[in-house]
Amino acid sequence: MYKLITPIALAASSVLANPILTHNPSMVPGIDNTGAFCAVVLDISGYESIDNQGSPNNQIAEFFVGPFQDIFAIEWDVNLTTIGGSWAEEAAISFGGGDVVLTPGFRDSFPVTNANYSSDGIVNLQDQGLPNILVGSDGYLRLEFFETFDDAEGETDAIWLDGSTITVYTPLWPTPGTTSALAFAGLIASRRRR
Ligand SMILES: [Ca+2]
Ligand SMILES: [Ca+2]
Repeated sequence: MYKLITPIALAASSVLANPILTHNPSMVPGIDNTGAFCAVVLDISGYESIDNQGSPNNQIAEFFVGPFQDIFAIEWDVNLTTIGGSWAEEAAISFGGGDVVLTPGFRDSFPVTNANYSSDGIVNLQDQGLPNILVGSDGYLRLEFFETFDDAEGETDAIWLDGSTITVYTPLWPTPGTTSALAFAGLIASRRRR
């Protein structure tokens, strides 16, 4: 739980050609009983999971979160529909350089329609043995939507539906307070074999 202070609206206005897409995130400073942090809500609704990681066919979202930010925790609440024979566990999202990969439908080895996956709270990356997500000097966090198993090259395997959000947490100062890990699911850096 945290108490909202003054909301700050950020206006990230860069517009790039497909498949590079941009969003205008909202940034909300917050504070809990252990320290202060920023919660940045990333709306990924409508993004498509197309081919394997690194494919030029993939969609990449850029969210402005501030230069040199150090993301230490994330939270997700997403809705996924797969297409054809693709499985829920194949739809993945990488953060920054790709060191951290989120697969919300982890272990759901079957197609889904409008399936909801939630972290049920804040997940601290270090608690999961993962590195913090570092943002570069331009201040943009890049998310690549990709498939750990590509069913059909160049074709969409899954779609993140309306109401899909990922919240990233950054410190307001260099030593963030400890946040509790309320869930352990879906955060992996892995590939699947069929
Ligand atoms: Ca595909
Ligand atoms: Ca697939």
